[in-house]
Amino acid sequence: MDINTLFNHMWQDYLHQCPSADAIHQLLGKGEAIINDHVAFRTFRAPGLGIDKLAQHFLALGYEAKGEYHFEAKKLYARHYEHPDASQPKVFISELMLEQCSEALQAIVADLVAQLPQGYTDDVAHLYGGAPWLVTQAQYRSLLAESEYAAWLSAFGFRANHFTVSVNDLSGFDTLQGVNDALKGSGFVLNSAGGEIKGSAEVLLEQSSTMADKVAVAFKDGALEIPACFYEFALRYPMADGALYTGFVAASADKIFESTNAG
Ligand code: OOG
Ligand code: NI
Repeated sequence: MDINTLFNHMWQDYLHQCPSADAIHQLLGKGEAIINDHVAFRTFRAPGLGIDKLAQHFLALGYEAKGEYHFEAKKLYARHYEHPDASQPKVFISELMLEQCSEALQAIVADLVAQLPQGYTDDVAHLYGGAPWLVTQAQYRSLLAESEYAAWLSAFGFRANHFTVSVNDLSGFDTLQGVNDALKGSGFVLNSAGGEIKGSAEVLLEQSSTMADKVAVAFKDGALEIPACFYEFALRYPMADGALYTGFVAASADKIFESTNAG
């Protein structure tokens, strides 16, 4: 599968989990194409499921591992990947360090992982396949009490949890504040954890995001409407050599994760 086909599949899946994305495209792109800065995936650090299993498909398409990020309170570790063709979106993949979580959480995750077909993550299509297991509402609530990340992952599985508008490439907006004002003016709710704008020119990256759209998820014992996927907006600043910064900022990412928390 080539890069464009993969990203098209991921985008189609994402539109179902973030129906607002279509209207946001119209609002910010004003009919022009929108450049995607990056997408992000979440996974469990478990055999057959860690960052490397997801990343293998991006490496095969020419991506290279770049930055590493640590989120101690959330018990997450992440890496980002870049393609030599800088016009391709970056990829951010995080994993929950299960060994640091409670026995109860680990037991629920073991129950989910036991439902996985053999070699599941070796099929590139898993990157837009969603949750390959069934979760009960009680399991979801129990995960939610300990780790919102684990709960989200149990319900939504493997798919781009957000796409990211490259604000640098928008012709109608020069600042992230301008983008945020347009979004709020149209009724979209922004993630205000750590302030609506995370980061600054000093750290070479400013980011904001919507709160995830609520979507009905089929649990083992019936459907629930819960926060699904969100849209992010990134403005990058030039480094000393004049090239735009291509990394992420852990303190900002820590708050972006919370875009899938219940409002
Ligand atoms: C990833 C959060 C981090 C960023 O741009 O800093 C991130 C996630 O929510 O899975 O996307
Ligand atoms: Ni992001």
